[in-house]
Amino acid sequence: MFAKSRIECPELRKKIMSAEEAVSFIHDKQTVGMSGFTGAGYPKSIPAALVEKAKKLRVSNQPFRINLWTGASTAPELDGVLAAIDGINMRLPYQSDPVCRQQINDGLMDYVDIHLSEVSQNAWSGFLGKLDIAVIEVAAIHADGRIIPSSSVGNNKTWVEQADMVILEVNDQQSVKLEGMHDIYYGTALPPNRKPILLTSPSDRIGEKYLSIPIEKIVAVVETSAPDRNSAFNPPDDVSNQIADHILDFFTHEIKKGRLPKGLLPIQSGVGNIPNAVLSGLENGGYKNLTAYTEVIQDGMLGMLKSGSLSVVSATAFSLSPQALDEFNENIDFYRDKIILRQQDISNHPEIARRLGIIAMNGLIEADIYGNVNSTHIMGSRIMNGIGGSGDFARNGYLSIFMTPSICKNGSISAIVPMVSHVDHTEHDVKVIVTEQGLADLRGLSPRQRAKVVIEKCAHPLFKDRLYDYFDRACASKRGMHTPHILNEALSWHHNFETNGQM
Ligand code: 0RQ
Repeated sequence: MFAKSRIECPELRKKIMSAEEAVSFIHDKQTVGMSGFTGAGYPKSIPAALVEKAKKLRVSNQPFRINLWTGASTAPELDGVLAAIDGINMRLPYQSDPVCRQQINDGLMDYVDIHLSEVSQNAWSGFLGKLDIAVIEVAAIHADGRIIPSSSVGNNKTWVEQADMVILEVNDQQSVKLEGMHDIYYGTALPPNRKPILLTSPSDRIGEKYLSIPIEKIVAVVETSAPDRNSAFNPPDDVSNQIADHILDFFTHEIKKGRLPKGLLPIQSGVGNIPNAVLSGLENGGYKNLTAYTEVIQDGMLGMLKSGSLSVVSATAFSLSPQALDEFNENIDFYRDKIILRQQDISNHPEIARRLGIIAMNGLIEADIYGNVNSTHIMGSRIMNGIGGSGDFARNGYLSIFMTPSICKNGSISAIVPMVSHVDHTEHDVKVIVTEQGLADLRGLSPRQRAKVVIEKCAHPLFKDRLYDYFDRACASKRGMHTPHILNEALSWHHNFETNGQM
């Protein structure tokens, strides 16, 4: 009964099999492109079946490790379980799984951290090598083979086009009412054949509702029944609320100055407690009919759509807590015309980010006094997650705002340092830095002017005097007055932490 309702295509019904059977198509050393963007739309049964396959092979000393490409981070049931058996040779383009992270930082897994908008171009251009097989979760398949994507689009279009073979997982826990919410754009090309992408507002639809896959490429269809997995957010704490308040005051100021329209510009928001606090601040701040052109639809955005503070959200995936997912599924008819899910090369496209004038709001690990931002590395060498889409939006948006608590680990680490230990977003891309202490607007400032503003507005009192001292001595050294540094001291704060546990 179940299979009939979700897989209506007679030819594909003939290919229904178990996950254990389907993994016979996946071999050691192959490159597998899987669906999944945050904990949404990732395959629910093939990764576990791959783990079992690997374990069996290893009993007879046969190796089994794959290269794993996805949309972004996924869930413990995907890269987490594969990493736990040392089953991933190379991973891209973004991850946030603790086991995966450990493997990467232990040097056991290669990790290629790529701007999310650029993954498909890299795959199409052949820079990443050959993609052997795609494993894609979908919501349903129509009789004529049209495929309703599930809760994320990510790189699925590219994976199914590039791979030799495709395995589909049809998950009956994905609402069939997702039908019509996707917008799969078939107009991309490699240079010199590119055409302008005619998307001028977040609500524009420029593509198809369905994912096209040549039927002969599909070698297996597996039925699954498991929910997406995203963890619930903690309610915003005082620090998150203070950061949100600074950003909201800044928006009010910019509107007064005539540098932002009353309805702001399309917002992009990273995931987490601080972005959620900003979203609820916007909702409570009387804003109406805002728009979002972002990567993921998080809990706060559903509430904003309901209250009318947001009129439309364009993204590539949902990233909803279990409660928000239930609410979404119950009220999906209300959300239908307010949400558009696109592939990630369009949701994060530089041309569109620049045209729409996106307000990009993302987290950071550390920023230096001159405005360079590290969002990916702990103490210069250990990866946290990856750059994700933050660079796509920060470089190309209208305003790039980076936010963080000013200290972490009980005050042993300052988020504002003399020199960042790794750079993801350069001083040229970072417009605003915000901590609970205040907001530094760096636009139009020279490096030395920026340093004063960053220290004054953003640094924690525990570290402020030492930052001023470093800056003053760097200036006094007269080595170079454009971006004054004391080279043998610039990274000493990190060195102190590594050796004494205190910056
Ligand atoms: O560690 O978990 O052990 O306590 O880093 O820090 O403060 O909880 O912040 O979860 O918002 O993550 C930049 C990583 C911030 C994230 C980053 C430690 C800290 C804690 C996490 P614990 P917080 P968040 C759209 C946009 C890149 C991708 C991106 C990120 C842990 O925002 O991955 O923007 N950004 N994508 O204690 C040592 C420091 C530290 C530090 C924090 N200076 N030194 N440890 N931590 N600062 C989404 C997508 O692209 C899908």
